[in-house]
Amino acid sequence: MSVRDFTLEGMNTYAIIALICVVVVLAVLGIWWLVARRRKRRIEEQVGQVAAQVAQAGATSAGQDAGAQESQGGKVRSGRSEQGSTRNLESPESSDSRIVRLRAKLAKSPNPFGKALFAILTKDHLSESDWEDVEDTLLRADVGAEASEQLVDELRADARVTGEKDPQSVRAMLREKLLDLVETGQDRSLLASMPGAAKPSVIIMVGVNGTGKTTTAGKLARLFVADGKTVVLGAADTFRAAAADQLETWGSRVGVPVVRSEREGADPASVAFEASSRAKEEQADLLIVDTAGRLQNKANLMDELGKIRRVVEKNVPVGEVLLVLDATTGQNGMIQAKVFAQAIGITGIVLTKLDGSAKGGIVISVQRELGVPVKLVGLGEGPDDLAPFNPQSFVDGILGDE
Ligand SMILES: Nc1nc2c(ncn2[C@@H]2O[C@H](COP(=O)(O)OP(=O)(O)OP(=O)(O)O)[C@@H](O)[C@H]2O)c(=O)[nH]1
Ligand SMILES: [Mg+2]
Repeated sequence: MSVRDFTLEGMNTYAIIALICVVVVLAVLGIWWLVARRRKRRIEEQVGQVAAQVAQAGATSAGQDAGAQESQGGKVRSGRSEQGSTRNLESPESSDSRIVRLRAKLAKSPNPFGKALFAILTKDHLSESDWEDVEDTLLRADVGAEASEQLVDELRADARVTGEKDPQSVRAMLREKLLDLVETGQDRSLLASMPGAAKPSVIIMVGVNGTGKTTTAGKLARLFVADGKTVVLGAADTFRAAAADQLETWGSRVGVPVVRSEREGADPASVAFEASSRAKEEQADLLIVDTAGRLQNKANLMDELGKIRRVVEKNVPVGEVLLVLDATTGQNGMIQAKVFAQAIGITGIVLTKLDGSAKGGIVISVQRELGVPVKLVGLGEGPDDLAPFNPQSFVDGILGDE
């Protein structure tokens, strides 16, 4: 063997060894990559399983929460609060947009009395019977005897009506005079909406059965939710279980918890107390308490409403008591309203069903009779058909479109 052969042979041996080393290294790297890939997949699967378990546990505990949260002998329970969660929740309409709708709805309502007055007052010569028609129109619209007489006297004395008349100036005059009757100079804001309001601010809804208390409590909760406030509802109408169910439905649509009793005929004051405790505990902005309108007699009513107020006040002051009045019931509703006003002392009126009534004049008479302002008006059965009462929009609405 030559020296060259030996060298070549030697080089071949080294090359083979190097090749083997490269193959071994590549094999090791390949195996390592495969193992790492499988491990990564396993970890991803485990993470997925844990996430599913967490989601399941969350749903179960939420379900348990939604179930009875027993307290005070297992009579009162709280519905789950979903406020803050956006799951299936509705977005209520803003206050400003509601006021615009209020005007449009009133203008479209059957025979707004302002329109009827305008039609008479723009006649060329007003006879005695025309003036009687003016008074009848006002009385039919529930403006009330005293306010109707005052308005007729003022109209008869106004040169814009009796002298040379231009429809625009008659309209302007009528608008001005109606506004004077509607505008009382009182603050119509809910206490809860005022700067520095108590937390929670309490609103108790009272009124005869069927006037719209529960519906208004639900709509009101939406109005506050639309303003970014947190609300607790208290179902202190224990007269029938369906009343609490009705309130719970309203609450669940906007994520507002409802404190209620499972038992028909349970003590309403105890439910109201529990609701105030929960509102305080959760530092809610609002507590709205729905009450029953059906009571055997005035003494019972006084007792029950007085007790509800007293027990809530053990926890938080009661700033607002809203009397819910059905605009279509006219003077009969007014008599009942007075009983409630005496029983609990009201701070504002909610006039419901104004959408189906040509009796908008009740705004004027109820404010005069009870001495408290109309703060809200109900304009229909839709969830956002409740608007802050605005005298200008109201008068423009009853005068109809130009
Ligand atoms: N058109 C119209 N209907 C209304 C309005 N407010 C309430 N209602 C309807 O009036 C009916 C009675 O409303 P509720 O809220 O149950 O009245 P309530 O005062 O709670 O009645 P009780 O619980 O029996 O005392 C329901 O059919 C409501 O949809 C409104 O502004 N316009
Ligand atoms: Mg009710």
